[in-house]
Amino acid sequence: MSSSTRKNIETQSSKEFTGIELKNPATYAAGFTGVKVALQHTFKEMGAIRAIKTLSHMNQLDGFDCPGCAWPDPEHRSKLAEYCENGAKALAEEATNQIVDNTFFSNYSVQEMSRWSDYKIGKSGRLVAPMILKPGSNHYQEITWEDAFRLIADHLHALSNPDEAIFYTSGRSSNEAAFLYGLFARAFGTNNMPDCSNMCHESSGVGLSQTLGIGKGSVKLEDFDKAEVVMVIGQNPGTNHPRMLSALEKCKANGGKIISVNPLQEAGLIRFRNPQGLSGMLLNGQGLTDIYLQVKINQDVALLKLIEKKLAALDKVDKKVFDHEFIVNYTEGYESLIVHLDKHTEQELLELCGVEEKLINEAVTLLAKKSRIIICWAMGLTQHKNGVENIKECVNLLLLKGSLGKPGSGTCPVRGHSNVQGDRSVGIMHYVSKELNAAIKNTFGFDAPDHEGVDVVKAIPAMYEGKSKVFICLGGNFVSAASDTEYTAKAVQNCDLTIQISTKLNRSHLITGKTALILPALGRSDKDVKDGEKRHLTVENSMGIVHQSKGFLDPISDDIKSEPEIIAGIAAAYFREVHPVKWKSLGSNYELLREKLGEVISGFKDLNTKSEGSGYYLPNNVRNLDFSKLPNQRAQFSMTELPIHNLNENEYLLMSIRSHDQFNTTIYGLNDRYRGIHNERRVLFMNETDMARENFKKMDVVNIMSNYQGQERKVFQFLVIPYHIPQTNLAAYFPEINPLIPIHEYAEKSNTPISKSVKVSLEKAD
Ligand SMILES: Nc1nc2c(c(=O)[nH]1)N[C@H]1C(S)=C(S)[C@@H](COP(=O)(O)OP(=O)(O)OC[C@H]3O[C@@H](n4cnc5c(=O)[nH]c(N)nc54)[C@H](O)[C@@H]3O)O[C@H]1N2
Ligand SMILES: Nc1nc2c(c(=O)[nH]1)N[C@H]1C(S)=C(S)[C@@H](COP(=O)(O)OP(=O)(O)OC[C@H]3O[C@@H](n4cnc5c(=O)[nH]c(N)nc54)[C@H](O)[C@@H]3O)O[C@H]1N2
Ligand code: SF4
Ligand SMILES: [Mo]
Repeated sequence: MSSSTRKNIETQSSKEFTGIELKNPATYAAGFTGVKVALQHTFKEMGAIRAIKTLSHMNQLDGFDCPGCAWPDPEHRSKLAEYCENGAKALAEEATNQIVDNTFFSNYSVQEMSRWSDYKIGKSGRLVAPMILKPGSNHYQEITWEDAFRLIADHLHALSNPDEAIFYTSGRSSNEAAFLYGLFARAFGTNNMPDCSNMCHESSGVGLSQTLGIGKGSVKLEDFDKAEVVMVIGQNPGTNHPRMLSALEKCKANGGKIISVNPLQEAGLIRFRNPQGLSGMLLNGQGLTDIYLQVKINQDVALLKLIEKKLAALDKVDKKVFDHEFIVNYTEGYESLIVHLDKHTEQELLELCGVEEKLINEAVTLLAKKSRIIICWAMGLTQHKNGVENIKECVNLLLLKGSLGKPGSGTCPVRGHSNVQGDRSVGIMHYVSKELNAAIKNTFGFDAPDHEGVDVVKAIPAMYEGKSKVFICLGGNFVSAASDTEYTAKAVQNCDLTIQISTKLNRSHLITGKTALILPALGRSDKDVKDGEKRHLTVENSMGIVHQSKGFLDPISDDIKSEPEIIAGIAAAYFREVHPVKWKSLGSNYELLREKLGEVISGFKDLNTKSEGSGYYLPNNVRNLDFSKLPNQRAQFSMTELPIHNLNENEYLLMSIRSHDQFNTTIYGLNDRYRGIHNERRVLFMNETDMARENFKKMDVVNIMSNYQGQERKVFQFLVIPYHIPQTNLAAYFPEINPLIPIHEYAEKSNTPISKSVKVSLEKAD
């Protein structure tokens, strides 16, 4: 068959229903069911003995870091179980006994697999050998590592300028691999380094850098023990950062209060039964949220402004509500903010946010009296057109209260992938850092490019328009994770060569360039042995602690390489070792690699020794109240605007959310236990009043349409589920609805796609 026929392969998972079963949404997270489900997953994928042995090494000081989320580990580790249900599922997914080998690829054509659901594709097993999909062919076949490296080098040499190549990174890789990858991209001559962070916490990075001078959070895990109030806004920790619930539980045990801000009443935020604690298993668990503010989608700025306005009114009477000493000593823009808050009336803001005033007043009364406040957030704030402003409004509140740089207070953007923060720290970014370029020149003697590269939303049109022709992915599933699936698929298919360095098969291995390569990589749990010596790598968690991670399992095939080795293999083939960087030795000698990393990036100096044990904290200026890099050396208040949506009568705002049984595009199973959905993913959560207006009944089948700038996009066949969600708001799972998100709709300044506020309308399906 010709390569043009291959272009017809499907970009969406199956539209068939899988047999839904509805139950009441849960009112608590974890408990015994959590433990049971975790063990079921690992036993099924890994076998019982292998699973139990491996789990006992996860998140231990001499073990490997959980391949799930970026939540930090406590200082004192429980030898019994230092992980959660979703960490166990992440391990099971990586360490499965199933393999995808040459026979598998002979049996199934790319065309056939592209019609499988993401769930089925992922369940095929671990990639065990390098594979190539040649132009015009419909079956992957084996290729040697040497030939694969040579092919990549030949393609890179054939480009007319380095910006014709794009180097994507997902947040699973190690600091060492990411550093080497970034170094190679720069040595090759491009800053085209989009990464998953562009679709994730980029708005946090931009918002925090502009106001506080660092794109990361400021809290440490122990701050949760001391906080008087923790606000959890736009985040679903029960599913996505389950061990954060233990931190919230501890906060409450010490007398702290929790305010949750979310359009949905998420089970994990209501009540928690700690599977590690006896009380959780036997008793009713810990009620977590004290004040639940069920805000409308993307009306957090309105809600926060209203809270600030009410606090400002109290502060006029009692000058102790705001921390005036802190404001005078460390901030800029207070007076302007106070004037700006008068731009809207309380009534206006109240109507916009849709929250009961009595509950807002309770939150205001609580916040007025407290100063040790932490604000935690994730995708519910970042993935909107005004994602950056959402973050700035949170910072405003913390600045007013002086809740920075002291125990029990601060910013807590809760990161997604386990090393997404580390990737950025070691140089994965599309913009130019003069400091980094100078350090590279100093250590390695070459000039890194000084013009900006593409991020995710700019990379896709570059490929679509034929400006970029070689696309390399260090992990991830770009086609499914990015917005505008059909457009993104065409963009990727336009490339001459696409390369996936990955552990598991996914849709991005099936929607490819004219030639495609799969390069299988060791995962976190895999033992990495060189000349009989076990090697380790390092990662950085969500709170800026850098520590070691050492794999435990014998790799499932001898033909899998570590990520640094793969990157070094490509680089050495490209430069033919005629380059100031000795790629091969850096790729195999991790101690040397860490030494060089420490020379280039200051926080990583002495990494070899400092990352031992529970690791060390990277420097963080907010913790020291050092705002010297900001205008007038002060933290900045921001004047944000309210978002504008102008919904017509038949229009809704749709947020794409994660079920309890997935890690991004990896689908562990078909249940969303906490929300009462079993055995189905094609569901649409809808308010009952809206359903009545549309004349929809429970389980009616609908299509969802978005229409931006006259272009209609549509996804088909979703079951309507009546749910406790604000009117005019809808929710459905990512990545199923990604075809609805237009490529050119993203947050101002951070370019994060608007995955949480897509304007849509509905129609009954035939
Ligand atoms: N098990 C598991 N763990 C994961 C992941 C996973 O897929 N599975 N993914 C990892 C990654 S990469 C990331 S980035 C994180 C994501 O972690 P989360 O951000 O918790 O994930 P989402 O499901 O996107 O949930 C967003 C939450 O924000 C709420 N929300 C949506 N829109 C708004 C809004 O406008 N305002 C407010 N206040 N709330 C809103 C939703 O109701 C939902 O509760 O999790 C990481 N951890
Ligand atoms: N609509 C919508 N879209 C979204 C989001 C949303 O909330 N809504 N969330 C966005 C967010 S927050 C993110 S972070 C992105 C995620 O985007 P990505 O990071 O690109 O996607 P993942 O699904 O996490 O990638 C999973 C794949 O990574 C590979 N992998 C796993 N472990 C390893 C490893 O150790 N090494 C290597 N080399 N490969 C590995 C496996 O092949 C697996 O199939 O999606 C974004 N897209
Ligand atoms: S909270 Fe995150 S890092 Fe910790 S065990 Fe669970 S999935 Fe893994
Ligand atoms: Mo993410």
